[in-house]
Amino acid sequence: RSAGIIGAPFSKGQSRGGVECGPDRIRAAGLLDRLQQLGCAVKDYGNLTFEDIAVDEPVRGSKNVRAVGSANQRLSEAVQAVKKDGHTAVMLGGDHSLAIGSIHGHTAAVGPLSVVWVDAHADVNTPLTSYTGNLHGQPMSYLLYELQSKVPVLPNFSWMKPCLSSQDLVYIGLRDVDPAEHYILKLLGVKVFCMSQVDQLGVARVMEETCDYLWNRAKKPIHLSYDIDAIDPLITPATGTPVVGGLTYREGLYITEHLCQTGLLSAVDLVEVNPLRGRTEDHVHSTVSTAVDLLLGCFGRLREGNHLPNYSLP
Ligand code: DIR
Ligand code: MN
Ligand code: MN
Ligand code: MN
Repeated sequence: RSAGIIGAPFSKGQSRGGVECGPDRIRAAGLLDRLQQLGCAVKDYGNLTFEDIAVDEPVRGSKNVRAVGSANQRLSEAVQAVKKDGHTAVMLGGDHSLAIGSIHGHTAAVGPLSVVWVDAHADVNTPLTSYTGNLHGQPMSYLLYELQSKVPVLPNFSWMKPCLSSQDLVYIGLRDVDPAEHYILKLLGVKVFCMSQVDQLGVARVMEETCDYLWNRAKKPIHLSYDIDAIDPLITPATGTPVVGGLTYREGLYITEHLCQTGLLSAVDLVEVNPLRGRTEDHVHSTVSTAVDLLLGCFGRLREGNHLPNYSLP
């Protein structure tokens, strides 16, 4: 396997500064070296730069719509290039509005996907249902075919079209879902393993059922979109919208290990790491090192230990 890493230092899908520092902090924690130690080839495509948009007035209450549209167009192209080079794409955010470009670009390169969305939040508000006007709470509504008629045409979004069926989506870790989002999830019959189901079934059964459900139609490449706020804020506090009662470190890691061993993992987003939201340096360190561990889990790191295939005893 090989990883193609894209840094996306973008924060305008929400209002808290600092999440644009995520990619560099995750790299500084040793992601590339540690992937290589696993025997994984790594190509770092560097950080994207984003168009400066002077006037970006709210559109129907949603903020920075033009900046988010433009940034995601660039990200979509970058993900397509990484997939054409044959790598598993790794997008380091940045906020979760970046899933628009990441999933769009991934689909454009490889065709229909299965998406596993690990998050405290459903991120399926439309611009018309959002209370906050933050695009990081809306990306799934732009991506789903079934919501096309409910999403107004927005400036700088004409490059993209919905590319995901609600039957090819599974959520894990939800515990902070707005009423309109809950209505949408029920209306579309989306498969959700909220935290109650993780409690009830255990994470191993959740992952078995996730894959059974997704593979019922066809085995498609998997896109994992991992919001660090899915993990309990006792472990990953340095994030913009922490919610109590999240996944443990072990549950969070198990999700990545299970998806890795399917052999179908084709792209990963790791988003919403915000070093400025940690109250102490320990909080930031714990958040960033958990993010690195989740990514290593996606590329075959095992808790039992690993060794390279050409290892020979001295
Ligand atoms: C809320 C919070 N549902 C919103 N969403 C967050 O802004 O739409 N998503 N924090 O990550
Ligand atoms: Mn999210
Ligand atoms: Mn979230
Ligand atoms: Mn968020």
